Amino acid sequence: MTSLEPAPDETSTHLETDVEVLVVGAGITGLYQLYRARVAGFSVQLLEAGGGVGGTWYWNRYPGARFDSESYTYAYLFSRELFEEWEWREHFAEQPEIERYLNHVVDRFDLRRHIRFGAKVTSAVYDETSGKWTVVIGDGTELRTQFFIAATGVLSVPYYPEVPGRQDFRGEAYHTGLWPAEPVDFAGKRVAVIGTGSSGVQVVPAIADEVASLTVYQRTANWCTPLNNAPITPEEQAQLRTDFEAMCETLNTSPSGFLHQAHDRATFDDSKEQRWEFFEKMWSSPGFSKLTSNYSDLLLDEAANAEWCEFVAEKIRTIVKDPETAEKLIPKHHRFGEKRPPFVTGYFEAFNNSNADLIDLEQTPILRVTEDGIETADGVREFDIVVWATGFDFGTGALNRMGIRGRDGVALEDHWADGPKTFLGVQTTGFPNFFFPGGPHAAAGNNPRYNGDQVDFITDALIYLRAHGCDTIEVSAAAEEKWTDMIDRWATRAPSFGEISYYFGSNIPGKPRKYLLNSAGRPKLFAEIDKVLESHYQAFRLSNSSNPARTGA
Ligand code: N01
Repeated sequence: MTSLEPAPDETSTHLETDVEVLVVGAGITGLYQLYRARVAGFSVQLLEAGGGVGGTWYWNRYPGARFDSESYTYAYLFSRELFEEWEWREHFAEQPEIERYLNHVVDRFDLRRHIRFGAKVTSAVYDETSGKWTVVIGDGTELRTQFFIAATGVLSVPYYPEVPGRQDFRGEAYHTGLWPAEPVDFAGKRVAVIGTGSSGVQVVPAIADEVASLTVYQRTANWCTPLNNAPITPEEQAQLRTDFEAMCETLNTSPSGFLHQAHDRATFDDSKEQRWEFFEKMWSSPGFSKLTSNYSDLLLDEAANAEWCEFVAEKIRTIVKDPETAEKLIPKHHRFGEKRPPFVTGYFEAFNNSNADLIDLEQTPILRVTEDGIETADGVREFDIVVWATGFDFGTGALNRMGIRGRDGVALEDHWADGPKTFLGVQTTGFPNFFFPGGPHAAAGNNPRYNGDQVDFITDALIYLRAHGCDTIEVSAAAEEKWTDMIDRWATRAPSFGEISYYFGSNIPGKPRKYLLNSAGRPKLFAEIDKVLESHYQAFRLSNSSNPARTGA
């Protein structure tokens, strides 16, 4: 049990055991799903394994954890009043503020009375006769629901690599994705950080100045660029309020769910001098704009991508004083965007501290964890604290571990043995009335926007069913196959990109190499949703479990 799991006496309230809509997960997507289902008049219950709301923003409370999408673009947009009454302090909010915001939302909309904390789902079984799901939680309690909606997220199962001796370490050890509630005291400690993905590169500068020594174990250097965070000034707060409607319009229609505008020029439309001038602008621009507002061919043309990478490499060499460390920090084997790029504040600068060291695991791999530290080919280094920033079983991790059983008792993890098969990233064939917004084949961009689209689609479908005397909805095998094939085809369309990212499950030994997001992007989701609505849900079979004659709408 981690200290983020609630004490038993906190878990005993708020449980309706027979509902129309049961949501799993009190993250941004699950809370929005709960809100929408309740407003639509369904009886609702939300189950959450942790002791509070926030989902990913509850478990990932490591030092330095913060948004890298603009706070106001990541927040809920369904209520103008909510938007106006919550003033984000920074353009990219830190985890404590995010958690406070989500708690505010839950109380503001009176959602807490529908949430049971400390309720980890251990099985969910579809009953063909009643058309309902039976869901069991950790303490053995059984719930029944018509619609089972798992908003369990794509980054919710922390991954520890199989390093010999990991359990032998006698100091403190933490995973960024399972961070304890009590603050960890880093002052004067010898600290190892393993992993240099978005989490590791946020931890490093956050603790660099207080530790006695900081040793970063890097297997793959990452294309980190500045987040360019800043406090939101009173004038900007006022402007945000004024621009609310225009902002919603942009976010609700943008291909990636960001405010950043696409650039209309390709890399080699400009001279080298113009390019470098533009790249300087990109370097100083906020967060994801380096990806979304860069030259239009950045992800499509190898030579174009190499130009930007050369610019970033020069920046790294300028920031990092030790040339050998700088070279190690420059990625050599992948292009910008081929892995999810982190956006950082002070990451490269941290290596200028005399107490900071970078271990390149390509040269000296970790051999084992010992009782006192970490052993590589160079010998053993001793530590007081080891931080595992080693990522997640992305996309399917949570859903495949929940004991989900569809028609004929088929296990979801068997149905997805070769990778996830979905339609719109919301349903899979053979699992009627089961939805998973924000799961596999979901967002490629600003998550809450895309996941919100899915929640809206699901809720509208449930309303439609109710209005047409149906209580069961199941996507057709043909629709699922077509959507999944399209995802797989689009995933490899950038000619220079390999299947090296966790987006393909490649960080987990033995996991099928299948693309886990929506590779075709949000416009494709919009287009497909329009088709479904125009055709009155033709891609699905709608029926009534107590009146089989009543099929379709
Ligand atoms: O995880 P990761 P993360 N020995 O999988 C390394 C979101 N997020 O938690 O690249 C040594 O990206 C691994 O090395 P390699 C965001 O979507 C957002 O950092 O596989 N190292 C890599 O360096 C992000 O993409 C924010 O060679 C090992 C690291 O561990 C996602 O969460 C902040 C290893 C894992 O990186 C996941 O990020 C944080 C081994 N055996 C996270 N195994 C925001 O800013 C793995 N590694 C909003």
